[in-house]
Amino acid sequence: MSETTQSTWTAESVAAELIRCEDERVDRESFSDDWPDLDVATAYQIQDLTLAKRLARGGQIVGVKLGLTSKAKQQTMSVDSPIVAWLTDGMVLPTEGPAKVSDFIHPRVEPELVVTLKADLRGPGVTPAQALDAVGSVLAGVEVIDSRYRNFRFTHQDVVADNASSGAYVTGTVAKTVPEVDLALEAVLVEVDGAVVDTATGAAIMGHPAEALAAAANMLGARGITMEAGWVVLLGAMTDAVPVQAGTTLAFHYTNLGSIYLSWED
Ligand code: OOG
Ligand code: MG
Repeated sequence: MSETTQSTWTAESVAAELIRCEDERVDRESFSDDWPDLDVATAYQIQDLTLAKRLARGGQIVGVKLGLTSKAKQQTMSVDSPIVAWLTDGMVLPTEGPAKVSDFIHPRVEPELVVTLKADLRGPGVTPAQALDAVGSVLAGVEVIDSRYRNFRFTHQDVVADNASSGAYVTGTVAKTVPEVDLALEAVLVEVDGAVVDTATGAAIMGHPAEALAAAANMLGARGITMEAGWVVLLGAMTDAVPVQAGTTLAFHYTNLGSIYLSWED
């Protein structure tokens, strides 16, 4: 008999458990302890199964998000490679009124640069310049991340399976084109209750946000998936995420892309 304990988890049961945690707003231990052999390819299969469950409930794909594209995020989360995950229409944060802490498990909020695509992008082999050619508009964005894992403690495989801690997102109202904004130089100030707690420029995202867009096209291309015209793409947080509670007011001020405000209540 081998001493390795065989995991009783399957891709399907992990996907079902992640969606249950999201629905019931409960966290759980990560899977990698129970399933040490869980590999990245299987983790993406799990992610795709969670997408299938969202689509079966009537959700629609609106695009993708990148995760862990900045050093700040990689160091804090102890995962050093970028990942890609699905965005569906149910993840759009209502802009009327404050966000509700009770809609999430343990929300954290982070500033993003966002693009929409005007042309399909299919990897592998997409360069940052080719990626930029497919961009329709550039927007500010704010993402609410909400890991299904206790204390946001996870491995690369765990967080891939968990759709990169997807929660909700909102985009700003100022839309620019690529020639109008220097994406690497576009800065953000993160304010919590009126005090600046962090700042970064777009260069925090893999040296240039176009690198992240190309990486998304190439990671998806390796799985046979084309990024489609019309998709929204969150390029990954420029700074660490801010944990929020009822009463917190956040403001994200961008150099050229406007400001996004988000208040929180119970
Ligand atoms: C993983 C999701 C990371 C980003 O923008 O880097 C992410 C996490 O930090 O829980 O969305
Ligand atoms: Mg993010």
